[in-house]
Amino acid sequence: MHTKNLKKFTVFPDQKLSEILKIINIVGVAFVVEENEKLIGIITDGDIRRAAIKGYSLETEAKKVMNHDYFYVIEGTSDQEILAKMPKQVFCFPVVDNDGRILGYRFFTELTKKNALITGITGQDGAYLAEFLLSKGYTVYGGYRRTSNIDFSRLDYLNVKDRIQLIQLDVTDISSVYHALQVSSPAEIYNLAAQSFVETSFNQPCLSLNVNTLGTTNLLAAVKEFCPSAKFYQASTSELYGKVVEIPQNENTPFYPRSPYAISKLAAYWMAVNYREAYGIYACNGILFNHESPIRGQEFVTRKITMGVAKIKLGLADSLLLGNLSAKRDWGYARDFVQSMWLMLQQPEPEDFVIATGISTTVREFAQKAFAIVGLDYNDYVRMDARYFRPSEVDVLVGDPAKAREKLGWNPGCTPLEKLIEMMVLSDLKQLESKL
Ligand code: NAP
Ligand code: G4F
Repeated sequence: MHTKNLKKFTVFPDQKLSEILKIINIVGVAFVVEENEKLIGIITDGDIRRAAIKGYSLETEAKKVMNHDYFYVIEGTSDQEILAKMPKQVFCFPVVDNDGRILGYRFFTELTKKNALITGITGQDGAYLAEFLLSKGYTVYGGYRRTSNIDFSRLDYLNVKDRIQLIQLDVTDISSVYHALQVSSPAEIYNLAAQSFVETSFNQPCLSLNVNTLGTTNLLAAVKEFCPSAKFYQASTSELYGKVVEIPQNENTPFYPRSPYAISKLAAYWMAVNYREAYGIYACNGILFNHESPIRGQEFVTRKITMGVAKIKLGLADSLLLGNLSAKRDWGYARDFVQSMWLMLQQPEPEDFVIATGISTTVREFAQKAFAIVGLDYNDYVRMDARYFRPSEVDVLVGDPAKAREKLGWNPGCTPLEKLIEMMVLSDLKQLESKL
């Protein structure tokens, strides 16, 4: 909410129209308040023009022309509720506390045309979230980092690359974080940037901490300084539960991280909570369980399997080497999951949410289903390879999405796993066939 310079826009009932006109010139509206700052009306430049037509002089007081039937909102009302309640498009409207004292004002344009900044735009979730936010009318800024081979293929796949504003942003470089916030002036920030592969985190623990923990801290510290009213989404993870202490896992389940990745994300989780509690930043943790898609990175087990199936089916490979087939994951569809990120930031108060399907499946079953789609038996092709076992494993993850269902209205059953696997196998077949 904008509270800056609020005093400039408040007037008293006995104030002269000539004085009010000077104030109205700035935002086109003035809020009429009593001595105790209680809001009693508003005046727009249109009201003054109408007053002039009626023959009132500019010496007339505010109380003669003020609009008693004005639109205002109580602090904490969500944007969705405001849009639903608003009788017609109101250019600028006041925000009051429960006693009717004016706290600030907001613009209609803030509700309908918002800027969102997504870090990690080139990743799976970055692309789907960009697609979703564009469909909601956002101006989307996407942070990408310089590499020797910058890959925008996911943005191209979803046909969003030319519809977003790309900004160079490495979350480990604080100056690029400042720059990105300044350029994008975001109402909402989605921090998806991460070294997100658990296996790599065992080999590159410092890098994982640097990007995932310090990167998140850089962003939060910059938000506090430069855009404290922006809403912040932190991509937290079911990996926090690690060696799980209860099944299923919900928002109150204790954490037990089992990899440098999970440890880095746990610190980032608490950093978001701390900025919320210490500085009032609107920061939410989305504790997302595994979510996949045809544009999932090929190092992750689901895409490795569906790509392996497609290669074997087309005669391009004769086996698929995997690690722990007994691990269980709660797999959902990334396109469904990114919607929950947005829903979290539309709530009146920032909170943390588990996002999951509630159904857990082994890697073996996933492979079985994927091979069956092309009429093959996974037993004939899958080989275990010790190289893909992890130093410490997360054996079973299954989330309880009850809170997200109740508070966000998010539907965990959107895309069944069988449908998702089919989508991924067919997409990989198509992709390979086009290169043959
Ligand atoms: P992803 O495909 O691996 O994407 C990660 C993104 O982060 C990429 O765009 C990557 O850029 C970027 N990145 C890496 N280091 C960076 C840095 N130093 N500065 C700026 N950007 C950097 O991951 P995802 O599956 O989309 O996941 C998105 C987020 O959700 C991640 O934070 C992940 O840890 C978390 N998460 C994912 C899942 C899941 O199942 N997918 C579940 C829970 C949480 P490059 O393209 O240049 O590498
Ligand atoms: O697909 P994975 O590499 O995903 P993992 O480790 O669950 O992490 C993913 O989900 C997390 C959310 O829970 C995210 F936070 C994280 O960023 C990432 O997106 O491995 C899934 C399971 C593991 O138990 C692994 O040991 O599959 C097992 N697995 C068996 N064979 C394999 C393989 N994993 C990979 N990557 N490759 C294999 O050959």
